[in-house]
Amino acid sequence: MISPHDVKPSNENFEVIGTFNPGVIRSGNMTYLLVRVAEMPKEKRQGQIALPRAENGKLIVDRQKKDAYRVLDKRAVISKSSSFLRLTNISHLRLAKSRDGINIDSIDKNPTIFPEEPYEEFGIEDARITAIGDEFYITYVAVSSNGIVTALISTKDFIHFERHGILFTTENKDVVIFPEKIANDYVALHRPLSATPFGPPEIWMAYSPDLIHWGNHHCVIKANSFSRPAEIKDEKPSTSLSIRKRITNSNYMKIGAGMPPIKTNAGWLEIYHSSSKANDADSVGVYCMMAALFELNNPKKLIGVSKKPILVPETDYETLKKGSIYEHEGFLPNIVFSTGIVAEGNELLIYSGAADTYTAVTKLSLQDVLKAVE
Ligand code: MAN
Repeated sequence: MISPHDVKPSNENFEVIGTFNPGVIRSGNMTYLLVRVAEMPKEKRQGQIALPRAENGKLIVDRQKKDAYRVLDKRAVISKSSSFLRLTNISHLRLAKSRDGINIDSIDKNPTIFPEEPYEEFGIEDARITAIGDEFYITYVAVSSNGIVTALISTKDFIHFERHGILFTTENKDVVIFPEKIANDYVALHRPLSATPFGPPEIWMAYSPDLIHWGNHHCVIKANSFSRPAEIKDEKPSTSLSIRKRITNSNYMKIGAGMPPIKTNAGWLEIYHSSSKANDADSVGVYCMMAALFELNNPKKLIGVSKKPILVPETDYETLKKGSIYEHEGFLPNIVFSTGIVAEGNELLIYSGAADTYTAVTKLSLQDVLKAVE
């Protein structure tokens, strides 16, 4: 649907390297996509590294000695002296509109939502949109030297936006809000990450009277329980395996909610991501999508999850297949990261980031997805 060359950079000294992970909502006869636009400083200088940040709504580039940093992956570097991370790129949100939900009719020429607050210094990322009443609520990731948090913005018209501050403090990502109150409370899924890893990152649920104050936390989807078939537990996964094999052979490293749950007769349907690494050299790993169902009236009760992924990276724009036009343009291979959904009858349109580079859409049948959940 959208590639980096479809979008103008916010500043002439930067280039757009990614247009991905869109928050999506269908309202009236229009599909609104708030796309994450990742930008990188254009000018490269010998022996230096260019690290972007935003201050008072303006982009600034910190040029540092290259050998003072170690590369974590394409997205981030680590300072050798402080051990703290910096991102190699900075993101903002850009509005795209589509009447049929598949073809883009327009994309804002300038940033729609740009980092302004100190807690957004290293960028704003990965919007998820929920409509409640006549208001659209946008949860998004804000990154700064204070860490990774999730904040809230609301709008009625995608022209005027109101910031409501931070909902979940560091580190918390993948926050999605249910589209209605359940037993008098708003409900959200969130994904805290513990600095002291007693277990893998998992999906939690929280409740709120006002969308701002969240409590009554429960861990609702465990990462380990459904991941690795016991019989291959001791096999050493290798990067030479096909993606499908890697997905079934390796531990799921991280899971997190994809998009706001949708109401079905069988329960609340949530499509969430899980990532797996073949080995330690495999820096980012493979991201695919799973499905889960929660009870309608008591959503902290998990009905089931899909045993296998319902969406894996397999198109050329997701795998960045060698020889394809995506090979050199794409940022990171083997990522499908779905962040939006539009349901109409049995048809689901799933909106995803592909390879941390593109915005893509996939049509799935609701029945097939429900069947996959055990
Ligand atoms: C991870 C990835 C990046 C993102 C940072 C900060 O490294 O998800 O895409 O920019 O976290 O959120």
